[in-house]
Amino acid sequence: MTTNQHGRDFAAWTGAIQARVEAALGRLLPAPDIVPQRLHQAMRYAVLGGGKRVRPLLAFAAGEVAGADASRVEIVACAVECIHAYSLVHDDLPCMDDDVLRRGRPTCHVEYDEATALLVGDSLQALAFQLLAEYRLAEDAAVQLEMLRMLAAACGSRGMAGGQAIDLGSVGKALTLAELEHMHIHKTGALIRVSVALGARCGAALSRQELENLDRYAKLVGLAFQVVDDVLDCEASTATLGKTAGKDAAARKPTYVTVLGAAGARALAEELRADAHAALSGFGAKPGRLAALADFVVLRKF
Ligand code: GRG
Repeated sequence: MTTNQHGRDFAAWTGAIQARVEAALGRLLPAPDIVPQRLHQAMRYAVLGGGKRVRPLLAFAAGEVAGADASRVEIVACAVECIHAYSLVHDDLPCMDDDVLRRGRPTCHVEYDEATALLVGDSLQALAFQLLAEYRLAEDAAVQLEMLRMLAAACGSRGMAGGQAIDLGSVGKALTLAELEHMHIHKTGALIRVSVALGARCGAALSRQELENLDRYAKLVGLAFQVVDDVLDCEASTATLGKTAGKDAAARKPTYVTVLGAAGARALAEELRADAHAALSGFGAKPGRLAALADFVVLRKF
């Protein structure tokens, strides 16, 4: 295949997965006319009709490596996207980042109200775990229980929520590169990492070495994602991002751009991309989509 054909194949695949995940989320979220209607409508508002669906794409690509049944990966993809949407809704609240624009639309608390937005996040988090518990995702029940544990660990105080706490505590502080990395491995990286891990566990058992290689790949992609997010926050427009640009500088937050400069941050993202590709080398041709997703994360413009 030529580079262009590869590009077209990847674009078609991402479009198909994004549409599949949108349809599945539409089915799995409570219908808007079920009591309490306003909460269910707000949950659907927060999850549907927007977002790049990077975490679901990673889950599907990892599932492919393990030969997983796509209907199982679909549940995992919806669960991680529910967690992601919850984190964005809570992150946008006045008590956290206090933002009014997300995915090109008013944030959940602006469109509804703060109390509803809080409950949207709570309910989406609960729904994610309900999905993982309700559907058969692995032949071995012990594997499925481990998947639940992994998601809980990734979301909690030693994962995403902990990273957010470190982020909130770092405003106005000069962080070292190592401190910045520690914060982002938790805040953004934990959910990206678990998306890959859970996608892979929907399939045939991989060897310990293969799971470690996938985890290394996911850790690198998670970091690259944040480095690029910091660059885009400085360089892209609000219209392109669909969220308020320049927020980090306005909030006096340490970022990869404040620590390394824009060119340094871009160079780091490239290094992480190359390392992520290298982490996949033991799989032969199988992880093509994972490699393409590392490219997508680093080269994206929004
Ligand atoms: C509130 C517990 C809690 C956690 C919030 C992830 C997070 C922690 C906050 C989001 C703040 C933020 C903008 C982080 C930068 C990286 C990031 C997660 C960006 C948004 O993710 P995308 O680009 O969003 O995947 P879309 O809209 O495409 O789904």
